[in-house]
Amino acid sequence: MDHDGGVDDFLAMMLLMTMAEVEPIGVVVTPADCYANAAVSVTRKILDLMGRSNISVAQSTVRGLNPFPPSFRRDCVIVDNFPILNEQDAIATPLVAESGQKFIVQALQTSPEPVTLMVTGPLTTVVEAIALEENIVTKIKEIVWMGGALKVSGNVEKEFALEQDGTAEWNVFWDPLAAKEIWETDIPIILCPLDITNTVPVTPEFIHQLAKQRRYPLSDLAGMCYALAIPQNYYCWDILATAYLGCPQYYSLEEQETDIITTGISQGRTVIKPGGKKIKVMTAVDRESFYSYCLKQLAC
Ligand SMILES: [Ca+2]
Repeated sequence: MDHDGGVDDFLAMMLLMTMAEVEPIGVVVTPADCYANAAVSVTRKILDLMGRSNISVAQSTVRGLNPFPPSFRRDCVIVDNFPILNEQDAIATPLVAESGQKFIVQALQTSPEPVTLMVTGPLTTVVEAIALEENIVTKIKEIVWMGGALKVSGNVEKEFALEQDGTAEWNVFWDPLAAKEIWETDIPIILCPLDITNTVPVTPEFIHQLAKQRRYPLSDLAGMCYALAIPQNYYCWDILATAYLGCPQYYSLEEQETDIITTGISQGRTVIKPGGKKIKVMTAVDRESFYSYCLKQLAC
């Protein structure tokens, strides 16, 4: 998993780590929707809480073109100080010495089989890993990516980017060139764009159900994360993308030909374009089953 340290990323990682179907081989933190040190610290503490301190965490050192606003990025600093993550005297989950991009190279090279990359932040770290060792492309089975907005508006608002026309989604906008580079490879993409995440808001009912099971540490932590994030009009972005690994049967996928716009006022826009890269796009989800799945998985 390669996440970028937002509240939603932490929740997505928690969900991923509950999946019996998945064998995680490491977590990379890309410094986009976060401050890197705090996001890495939270990541390691959550893995400790889940008894998964055997999972390596690596800190990516890439930089994006269009930074996330500090008001988004500070969330990880708050989460890092949640009491539930600070009961122990020291963190057990290791932080590897290598950068996140080098860690991806090593993890793919040593894996006997091609690996699915679950990416809930920008694609920059994956691009930098490929730049270090081009032949790892053959070890990437697919990238499941929360990113893009195809037939709906983006989520980069004018107050954060004056020269953007409102069509871009943040994970693309942070580094449109990285997305474009991945689009120019043969790596299979399964995209979870805003078109589908717009259908799964974090509802008062979902919060209520989570609260009712807060005797479980993960539900308690998730509830606190949502309490922090909910003023931002919150949706299940990264979680919806990640849940696909555990319950693909709830999703409808369509093949679409797409491209990434890298310059001008639409930079960071993902477009449907005949002749563009063929990707699979998540177009619909069984909402009730999805919410129930999340609640069930977080009951531990
Ligand atoms: Ca994210």
